[in-house]
Amino acid sequence: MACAADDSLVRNGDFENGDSNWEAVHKDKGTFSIEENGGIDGTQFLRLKPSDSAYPALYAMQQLIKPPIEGGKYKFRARVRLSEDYASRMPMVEVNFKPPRSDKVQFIHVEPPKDAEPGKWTTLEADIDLPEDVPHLYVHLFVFGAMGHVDFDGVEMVAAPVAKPKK
Ligand SMILES: [Ca+2]
Repeated sequence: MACAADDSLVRNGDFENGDSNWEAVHKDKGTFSIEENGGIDGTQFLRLKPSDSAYPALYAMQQLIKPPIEGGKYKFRARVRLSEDYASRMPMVEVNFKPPRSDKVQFIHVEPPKDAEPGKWTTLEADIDLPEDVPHLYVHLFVFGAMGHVDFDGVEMVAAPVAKPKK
């Protein structure tokens, strides 16, 4: 079932190596922890707990992916779980990159459906058409908090199988 970790551009997207490769941003707006049991991809997962003091705070973990990055079609996927008491704007996972010879950063983001059930893992997916030679790529995991927390696991970006062109 699980894709080989080596196939993913995202490193340690399953958090089995703790917070390696990840970095908290907007550090004054929340805290993170690596939880030991109950992940959906392996056992460990990331928990982001936004600060309750600065609604609507934006708190995030990010990963910078450096070249060489092969262009092509990718499937970006993340598993997200809201706590029962999470009350805020939906969390969001995002990939962004700046194509070579362009000043315009491209953002691809996806969030859980409005009816996502708290306490259950939801799989988020996006198709990404990555140009060749992007100088770098960022993956962001955002929460916009007031209360509660959000869990993340199984963050990956793998080359999509080559499909026949649609007519
Ligand atoms: Ca995991």
